[in-house]
Amino acid sequence: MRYPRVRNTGGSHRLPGLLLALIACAAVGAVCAIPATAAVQVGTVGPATAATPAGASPSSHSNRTIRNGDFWRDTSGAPIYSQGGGVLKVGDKYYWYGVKYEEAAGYIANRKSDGSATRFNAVTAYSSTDLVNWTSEGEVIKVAAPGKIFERDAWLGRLGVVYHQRTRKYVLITQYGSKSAGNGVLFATSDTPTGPFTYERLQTQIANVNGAATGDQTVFIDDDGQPYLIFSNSGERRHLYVAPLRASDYLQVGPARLVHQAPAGGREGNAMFKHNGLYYFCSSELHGWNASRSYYMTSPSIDGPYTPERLIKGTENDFSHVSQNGFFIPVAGGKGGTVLFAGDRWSNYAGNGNGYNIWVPLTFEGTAPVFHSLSEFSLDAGRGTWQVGKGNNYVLNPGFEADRVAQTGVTGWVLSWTNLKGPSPTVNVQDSRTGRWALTLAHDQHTMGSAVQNVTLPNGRYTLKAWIKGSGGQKVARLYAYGHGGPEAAITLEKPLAEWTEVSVPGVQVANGSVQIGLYSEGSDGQWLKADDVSLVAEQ
Ligand SMILES: [Ca+2]
Repeated sequence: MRYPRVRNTGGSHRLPGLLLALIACAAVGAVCAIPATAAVQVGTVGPATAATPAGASPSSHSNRTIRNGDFWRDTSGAPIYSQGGGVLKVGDKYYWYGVKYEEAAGYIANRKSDGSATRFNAVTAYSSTDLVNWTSEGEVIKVAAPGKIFERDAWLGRLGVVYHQRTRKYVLITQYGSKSAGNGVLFATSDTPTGPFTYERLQTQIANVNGAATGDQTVFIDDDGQPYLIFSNSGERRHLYVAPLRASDYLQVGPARLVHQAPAGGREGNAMFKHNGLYYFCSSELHGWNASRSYYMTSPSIDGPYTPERLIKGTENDFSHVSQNGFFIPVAGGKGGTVLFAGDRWSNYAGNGNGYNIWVPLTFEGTAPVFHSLSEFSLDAGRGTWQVGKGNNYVLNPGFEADRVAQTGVTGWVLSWTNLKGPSPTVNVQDSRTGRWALTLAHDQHTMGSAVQNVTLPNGRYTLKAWIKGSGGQKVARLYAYGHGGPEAAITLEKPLAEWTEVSVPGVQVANGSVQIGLYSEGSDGQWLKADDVSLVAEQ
């Protein structure tokens, strides 16, 4: 039989068997227009020439798999604390610098976030030859007593390190702001890439810039070795700039060039990479600590003029895998066509799930970058190639964390209701298994609701799972997979589930390269079905 198309914001999916019949549907829609709040944080850091980071499990040098959505560990098994950082390649080695915030260890321990404070603890360094396995090189800047530089209550972040040939100094450039020192760009130097880095100066004004200090910033190193600061202005962050570091010692940001003025909505997470002769200036939206879509504009000259700003394709369906544009690493110099997107997930402040570092490969369609939102992939840093991991979860926004506020639709999913008497209900709630949010299909009077996602994936056998809570008592409640070239697979969920319970639909045999997964609930006033951490993973 043919199933009717459902009208709603998400468009072209079909509904499964049973349910369909009645659904003529009140469209609910979609995707969050998240108001741009003003942002507490400051930018991200840009990498140096090449290179990047990666998460991964401890030791085992044969491990080439980067796993997003978990807290990465170094080769000793200790958690990696590196946020708002960047990577510098020295010889064959990548050095990854970032910030350890006091709240980061606390969040791993108890998964409770407090966005009200950002306490600086240390700048960390890690080294790697494969961008996957990272060895701790220790803390290269440690927090000092109050009233001194590197204060505990200062903002320190969005940093990068560059090497100056003539002075033979490694120069660390970061945002710094405190009551005693003011706000600006701070410079610290070291004789080695592994520190310690010593304070040099704080630059409180950059020539040609609208306002003092910077919005989010990173460091980018051009092919000729010249480093640049890539940033927006502080405050409304609508002005985007490129500024060279002073050639004689890299200890000053030179006069800036305005390369873009956003008509509305500021930009953060400003970072640059170069690919096939084009400079890519990339940014996030102004979502504070939360995730957002990512944008790019290109120019054959670093000073511009740049193209209009465009969306980085693939970042819109789960807000850059629930992260913020951080910095980039052209792997193997970009020879394999791969650039790593190194995003920050500020979960210690946003409470939006597990993991601080979200790294995914970018490829290119012509000159347009494409974001591959993978929870797992293997990387060959020597060749610059990658493959989807065997354990990859093909569901986008599986933990419902992309939307930072209550919504009647959630990013990446299509919500549909039938028989609504009132306005569309809110479908994300702060009663989560992990992170802050979960999905809910809650009934007011007698209604039918569904949340579906159409997934494109290789043919094969998959298991669909989700964590579920429910009032029970619905006429129909189910988690299902449908439209994959085989029989519909589903599990019924009409019994009460007071605690989060994992349910599983194994043996989803995909034969046509796609599947629709979803939750459906037909129930009456006061009945509800919640889901969190949905996964669709190939059976091994
Ligand atoms: Ca969640």
